[in-house]
Amino acid sequence: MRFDVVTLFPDMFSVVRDLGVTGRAHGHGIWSLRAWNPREFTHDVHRTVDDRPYGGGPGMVMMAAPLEAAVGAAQADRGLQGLAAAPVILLSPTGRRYDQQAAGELAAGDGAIFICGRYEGVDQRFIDRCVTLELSLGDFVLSGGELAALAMIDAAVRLLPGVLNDGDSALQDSFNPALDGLLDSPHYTRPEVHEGVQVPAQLLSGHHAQIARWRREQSLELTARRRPELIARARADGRLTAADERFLAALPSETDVG
Ligand code: 9WO
Repeated sequence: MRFDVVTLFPDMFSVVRDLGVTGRAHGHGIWSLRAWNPREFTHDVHRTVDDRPYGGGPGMVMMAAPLEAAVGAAQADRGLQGLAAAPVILLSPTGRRYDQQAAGELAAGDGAIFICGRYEGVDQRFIDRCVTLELSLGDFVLSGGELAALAMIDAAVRLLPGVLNDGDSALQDSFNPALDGLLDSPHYTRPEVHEGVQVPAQLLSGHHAQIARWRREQSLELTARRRPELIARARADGRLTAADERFLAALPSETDVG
């Protein structure tokens, strides 16, 4: 898996490259990352990458030519490595929403070229000519696309085979509510009492089936309260058991007092 990022701030990507599980996987050669600074693809003495918007308005717009040259260099370098042309992904709040399924799709390919805009935006002619798809993390505006690209790379890389250790990889098992379309159940570790607050007795019981049932019910209750649409989807997909349905039916509705 190889990611390329076109960014005015290549140093930001040391976070995924050097730290944590993604850093360890990078060290093991499971994935690679190369940053391309559009400033290196300018020809004027000031190395200009932005200019004022036609039609007026505040701020500056990233020029098409340095971005296009950076993407061309990234694609050519991928070609030298024997890789096919990669999708070119622009991080933008107007893009398609990135979710766990999209992370899985990204992890199943052989990488992508992420375009990280800065200033007020990117010249539309670059988008029309070079960008394959636009992806968003949600309805908020960042100072640049880099933090969104970092989040997307992190979510995809941790799905690659060999990235998570044996302990972590249980999280990917379909029986675990974390990735079964329900919200995760709460976690506890030592000590058994923290500031007078006990770990739930079910987790100390040592009965595997009882612990699994408790976690499932915690997931169901949390999901029903915070993200009821996920319960509806799980039901439609046949992912709720008869025991799940009995538990949900017995839950007091949020409007009940007491
Ligand atoms: C900003 C913007 C704001 C309102 C409507 C559309 C918009 N598009 C962009 C945009 O593409 N901006 C560029 C990238 C340049 C300025 C910083 N950029 C950015 C990307 N801000 N926020 C994001 C982003 C990306 C993914 N998920 C959430 C936000």
